Amino acid sequence: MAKRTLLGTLSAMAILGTMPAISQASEPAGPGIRLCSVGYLPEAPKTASVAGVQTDGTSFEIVDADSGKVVHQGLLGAARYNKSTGETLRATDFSALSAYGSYLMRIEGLPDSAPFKVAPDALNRSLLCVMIGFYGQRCGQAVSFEWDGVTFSHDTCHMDDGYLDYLAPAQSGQKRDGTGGWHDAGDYGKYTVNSAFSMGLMLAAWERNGEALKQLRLPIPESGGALPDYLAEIKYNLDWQLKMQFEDGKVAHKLTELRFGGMIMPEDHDDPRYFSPVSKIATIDFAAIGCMAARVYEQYDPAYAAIWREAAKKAWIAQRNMPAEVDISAFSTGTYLPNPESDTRWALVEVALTFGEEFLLEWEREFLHDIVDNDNAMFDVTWDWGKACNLGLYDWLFSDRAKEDPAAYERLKKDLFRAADAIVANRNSHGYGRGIRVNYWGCNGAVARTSLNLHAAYLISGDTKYLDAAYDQIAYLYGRNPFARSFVTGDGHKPPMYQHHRPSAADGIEPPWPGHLSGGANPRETDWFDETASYRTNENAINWDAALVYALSIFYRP
Ligand code: 9MR
Ligand code: ZN
Repeated sequence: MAKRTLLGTLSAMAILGTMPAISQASEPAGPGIRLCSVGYLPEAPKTASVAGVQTDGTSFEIVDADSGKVVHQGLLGAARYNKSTGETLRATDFSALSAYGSYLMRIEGLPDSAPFKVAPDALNRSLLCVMIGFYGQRCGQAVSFEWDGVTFSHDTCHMDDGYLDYLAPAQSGQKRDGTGGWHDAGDYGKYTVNSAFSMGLMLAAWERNGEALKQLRLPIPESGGALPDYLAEIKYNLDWQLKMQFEDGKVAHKLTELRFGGMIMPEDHDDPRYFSPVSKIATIDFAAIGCMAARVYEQYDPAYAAIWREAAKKAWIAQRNMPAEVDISAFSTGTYLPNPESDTRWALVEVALTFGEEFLLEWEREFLHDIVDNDNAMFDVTWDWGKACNLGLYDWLFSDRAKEDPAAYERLKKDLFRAADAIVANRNSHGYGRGIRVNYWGCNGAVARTSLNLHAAYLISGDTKYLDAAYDQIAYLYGRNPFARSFVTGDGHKPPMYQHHRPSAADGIEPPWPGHLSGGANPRETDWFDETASYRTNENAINWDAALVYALSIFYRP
């Protein structure tokens, strides 16, 4: 599905007079030191991957960036061939360095590493950055914020969302309120499935790390209100999601234009946008996120939680009689048709946790039993919007309900550790410590998403090896990778400059909008292109950023 041709992209930019230097083809960085350029918590594992050192027994130094003094030294590890990138790499462990400060790594014959810091709050700014990124995705509202001294803004957009022609042909030409929410990615579409999946990740972060997240201050209009800022930002998108549900409880699959528009600002995008037909899968995902929202918001806004309880209940009941098929062929925008069984598992668990098992039909109770009490591999190692089951399984594991059946609880835990250990094994055998083995469109999101599994394994076992592996996934995304660059706009060393993100391409400002994880290299781990046209490797998306929010929230230290 070709989204934009390079030519189309260029002409759109030329028309707007914002033509940037278009191409910075990304290739593996060659000889050099790759590490986590946003820094390390003192207790974090600190490993650099070094390319281009032939001699065994070569030493490295850690130099204080201010004083120039050598504060730590050691030897590079043995040379190891890393198949996925075709490089020979040496691991360099400097975990012993725990004194707070700013440093760089020096190895004779190589350029100095990117500067990095060691501090307890080393990742706080990165979390702030990604959350500001969500604010920047707001639709239906003017947005303005500053990052690194640059102001990013867009005007009120998509106030005609959306027309009913494809949902209810009899009402063609009529509108219904579907304004608000987050733009999905580099495009301006709004997709129920991916929106629910993304918020599922972010509410899971809240459910595990809420005590810290409560303290995060964001530059959003709601800041300082009754809700913690983190929940206020998510509520902006939840409010839109509610508008995707109809009186009968069914939920529209998406709300987008018929085909992607040019690389223009959202306020200039005036192609008509339509509610798509309702779908069973969107209704299921809506129910799942509604149950989570009802739980999370109860403490701060019981009335809002009650709205979601009702909406989720209606959706769950409605989906029981919906056909699995949906016809969205009139649209060429994103499809987001996930594995129905996996998402049903997620939703069923959430429904059971929020409404109790008496609410379920008999076959649903049996299915629930099958999901949470099973010897088979349940937790996915690599998962994405197409397979949301993991989200439900973590929630079940951390619920009191799970412990009521100790044997089942043990079995589910065992399966969690099977998946977590597989991630750790992947990380141990990978030259840059990456926890997944596949490269596909958006795989950087899956790298970040391993943090949910690793964190759950850590919380249950107390074994810090899982936490260390989670940190390594962050390290990969911020510079310990074959490109020696950060994959997150506005943060870390040599971040992406030409993301496939319409506001970034169209606003006439050199740096891209900050806080967005680039989809990542595919189909090979060396195929990543920092080019506006490379939507396959260099777009942003809320499901990738949301996974990164979870990863960073583990290490957020207010
Ligand atoms: O993340 C999605 C990826 O898994 C698919 O392979 C790809 C092609 O269908 O679509 C990606 O999602 C895009 C969505 O369809 C539309 N908005 C931009 C998303 C990120 O590229
Ligand atoms: Zn918009």
